[in-house]
Amino acid sequence: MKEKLISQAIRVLEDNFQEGGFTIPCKGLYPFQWKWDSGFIAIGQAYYDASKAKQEIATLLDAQWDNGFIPHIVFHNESDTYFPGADVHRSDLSPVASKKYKSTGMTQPPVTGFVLEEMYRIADDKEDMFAFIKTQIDKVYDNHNYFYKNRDVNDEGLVFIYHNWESGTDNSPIWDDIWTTMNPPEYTFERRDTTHVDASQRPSKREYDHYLYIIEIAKENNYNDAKIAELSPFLVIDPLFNAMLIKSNQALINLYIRIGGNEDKIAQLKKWQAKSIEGFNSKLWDDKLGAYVHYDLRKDAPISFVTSSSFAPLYANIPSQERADALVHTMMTKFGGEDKYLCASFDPESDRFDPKKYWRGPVWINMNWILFYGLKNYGYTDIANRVKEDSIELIEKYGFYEYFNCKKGTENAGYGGGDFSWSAALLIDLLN
Ligand code: 9YW
Repeated sequence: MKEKLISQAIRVLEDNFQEGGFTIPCKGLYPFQWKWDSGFIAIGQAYYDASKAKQEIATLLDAQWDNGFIPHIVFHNESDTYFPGADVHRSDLSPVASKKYKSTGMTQPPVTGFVLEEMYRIADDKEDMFAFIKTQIDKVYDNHNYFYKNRDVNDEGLVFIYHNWESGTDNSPIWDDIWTTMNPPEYTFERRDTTHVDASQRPSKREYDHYLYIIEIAKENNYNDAKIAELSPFLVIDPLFNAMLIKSNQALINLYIRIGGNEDKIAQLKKWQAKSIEGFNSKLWDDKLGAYVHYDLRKDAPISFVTSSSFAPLYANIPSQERADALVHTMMTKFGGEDKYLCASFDPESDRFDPKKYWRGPVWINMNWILFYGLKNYGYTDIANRVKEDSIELIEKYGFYEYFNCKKGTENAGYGGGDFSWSAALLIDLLN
């Protein structure tokens, strides 16, 4: 069973690999290179083809902007199966954008630091992988420097996202109350996602109006971060995004120590790290919910809902053991019933929960992967193994889907894109 699943997963990744040296998340639906997808994909590739894993990261980092920013989509190739494409995002409006590649002007969770460390852990030829890491690591450091310099508006070690697409959890109910503060025009455009996937599993047209409206504001300001911080109606501290940054800070520290020298960078990373962990624990912990939550910088108020992002801090060793115990208790009470697969992306007890609709409830394999390692960090081996077994069972039963219904016994519980790259890549890691 294990060997068969691994070879199927490799086939998915190989089929989605492109000539330019990168892997698309899903044929038709997502035909370009996505930032955090590439990170997860490289972890899977490292098991069977280290040179592909290296290319995946090198092609992503090759699109870095002059200020250290790494975009969420790199348009290495042409395709008309996705909206909004390069002509909408117009990265050329920014004076610091890559001159080599068109891209978006927004980013995604900063996973690349810990991905480099994972690639080193997995590689058979450690010397070769280490040589590669040495050629790339400063780009990732510059990316962290970009975040702390431009996105930590309150100087509290926590960086903002200005668009829901930056969170990676696009249509989460977390954003619903932000949409009610905006009144974007009714844009005319041709959606492409709903030609690939049933519309009931995707965001609404009105949600897309909001998504496009924020991009228009960023474009009017040439993707200038200070202007965006001032003007974007969407400005949020996201616990998943910041946990990924903190995990990656630690990975960079570990790798630089292994490389030797680099004392200034190590000292700077340690400073960022201490401040971020402290800021995270004081600003994002909601005692009543027993969970980490998002924070709306526009309203200057927490967004009090529990999502799978609430548990991501376990992966970055952010909570104390006591707080981790409270967090896992919340997770098991709300998300962990025997009738459910772990881990729904949104609180199943909430009336905003929808088990079929994208980030409003379904289980995602990348989040499960983060939780598996996070739970292990705090000694929750049994629950970690349940997350792992649930992930394997979902894929075995339904296929390499983008997301899944958490309710056990559902017919055709795999939703969104099929033969989805990160589901395949991370399954390879979970099975090893
Ligand atoms: C979109 C590629 C991306 C992921 C995101 C996910 C989805 C794209 O797909 O967004 O156009 O809706 O939400 O996390 O990186 O797999």
